[in-house]
Amino acid sequence: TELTFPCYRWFIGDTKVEIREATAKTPRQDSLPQLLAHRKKELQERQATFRWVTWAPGIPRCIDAKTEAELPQDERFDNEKRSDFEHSLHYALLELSLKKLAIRFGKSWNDLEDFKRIFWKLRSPIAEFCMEHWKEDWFFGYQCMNGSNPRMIRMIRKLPENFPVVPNMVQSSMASRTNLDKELKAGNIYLLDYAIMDGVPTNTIRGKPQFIAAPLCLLYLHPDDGLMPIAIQLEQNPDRDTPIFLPSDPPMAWLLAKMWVRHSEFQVFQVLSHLLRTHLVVEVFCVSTLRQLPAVHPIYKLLYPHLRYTLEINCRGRTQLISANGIFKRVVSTGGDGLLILAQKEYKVLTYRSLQPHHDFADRGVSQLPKYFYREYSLMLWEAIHSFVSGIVGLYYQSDEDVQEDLELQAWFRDITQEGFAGLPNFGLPSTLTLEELCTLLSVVIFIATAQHAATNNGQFDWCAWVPNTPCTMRHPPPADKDAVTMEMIMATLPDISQSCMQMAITWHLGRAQPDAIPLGQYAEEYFLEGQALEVIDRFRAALKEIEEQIVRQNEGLELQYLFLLPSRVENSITI
Ligand code: OYP
Repeated sequence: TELTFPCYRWFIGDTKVEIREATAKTPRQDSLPQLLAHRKKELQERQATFRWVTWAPGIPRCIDAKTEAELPQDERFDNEKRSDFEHSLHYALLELSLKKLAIRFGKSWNDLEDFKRIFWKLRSPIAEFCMEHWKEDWFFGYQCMNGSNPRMIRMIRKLPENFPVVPNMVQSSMASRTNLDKELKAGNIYLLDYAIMDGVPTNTIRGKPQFIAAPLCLLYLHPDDGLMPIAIQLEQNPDRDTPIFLPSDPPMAWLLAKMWVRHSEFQVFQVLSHLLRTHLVVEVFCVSTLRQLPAVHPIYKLLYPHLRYTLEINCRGRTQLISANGIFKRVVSTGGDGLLILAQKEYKVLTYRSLQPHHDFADRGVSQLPKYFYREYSLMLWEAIHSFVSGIVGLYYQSDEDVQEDLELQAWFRDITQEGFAGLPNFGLPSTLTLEELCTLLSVVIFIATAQHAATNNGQFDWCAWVPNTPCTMRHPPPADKDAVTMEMIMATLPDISQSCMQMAITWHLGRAQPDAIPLGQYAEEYFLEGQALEVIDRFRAALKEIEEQIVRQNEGLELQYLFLLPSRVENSITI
């Protein structure tokens, strides 16, 4: 049975008094002076406990806590979650350090096959599929749509000026009786552009410089073969030293060019799509909700289950992952200043619009791209979430005035725009909230904390465990001469044994199913008691069940299944 959630608490002497059975009320619906006074006092205490801090300039502000130990008990992992979190990583690291030793004392690290030697025990079906197929061009194209970072690919109608591909270069990749110009007009040409990586400072690891490129990759939607990479340039400024790599090049050169694209992909995926656009964005809503909405507020009741554990995991991330001596500094090419500069660049151009799936797909021109399961399933989840949110909000607000006159909600919104996302003039949140805008905003929060995080987080072991497919660092500069690429050069460029082991351990640790996961739409505590709200929740669950069945059906018999957005596998909040 579900526990009801305490809405009012106070102390008489040392005795805690709690009222659990309280229907949700906006401040305008609460009329008893004692209860109104309680709301005020609760918020004063919360604002003293949960304070904004600027951890670094130019990224979203966050909770003022040096480590997770400073968080109040209610926001901490429970024992089971904490011990699992700490043990699983140690298990993975121990497992891998044994392999590392075995390899160090055995043969050297000189062939791609050697990556197989750190690839036992920690495995998944997709990771194994990846190990078998990662060199194939269709698989590269597939990952742009249904890998861990499905938001980079965009359709283009003309080539970027700094990417001088001419039609005859790619003619042999085209279907018969067509050419690049025709296919550009037809909307069958796509681009991955990692311009944001240009100029990001590189890490130095144990005295050795690491390297970064800023690639452009052209893709073609082939009528028979699907989305295929057809040309790669590893730098933004074309000149003699940056050849355009083609599938017809010597196989090692084409393979290394693709690896360089995938290395940029690792950085953009982890730092921007995952850390910035899910973890850090959602933290803003955690802090503003805890500071500005009392527990009896309907919007608190709606959001709180989607904010569980996010403060703690983010504190852990700031102290152990992206800190001065954290895991990024130790093994990733953007470790040190790089990752922050990268995140700051993205934050400057981050828009509210890009966080809304319909707009995101339309703006990237990918609405017609076939087999883009991420798009199909995330739109299904968006619709379900949006109608759930509208149903709940509609029970407490009937008009724009109702929204504007809720001073707690207005303070919450101000905290978001002026504190959390301070200094972001082009973010594009509306300046005042209408009822409709409120529903959109709440849907965005829940969508990111659930579906979007699942889509980015849950596949990271699958796509990154086979290190050559998504390398976390590169130890040599990009190749300038297509004919000079050798296996020796590839192995000297890819992560070394210890970097590779760390990449496997961390992505396994974060990507595996969480033991105490609460799936989307399920609640460990009962927040709403009103019959009408419970009906809305039931309808949401029914919609999710239908989506579940539809996704299962669509994936039947597929060799590579896309199940990251299966509602039963999407967590209700960012907990890892
Ligand atoms: C927190 O004990 C988190 O060392 C991960 O952070 C890992 C630790 C702590 C280390 C625990 C320990 C989660 C929040 C976040 C996030 C999003 C970015 C994840 C990037 C993962 C990069 C993997 C790097 C592989 C080399």
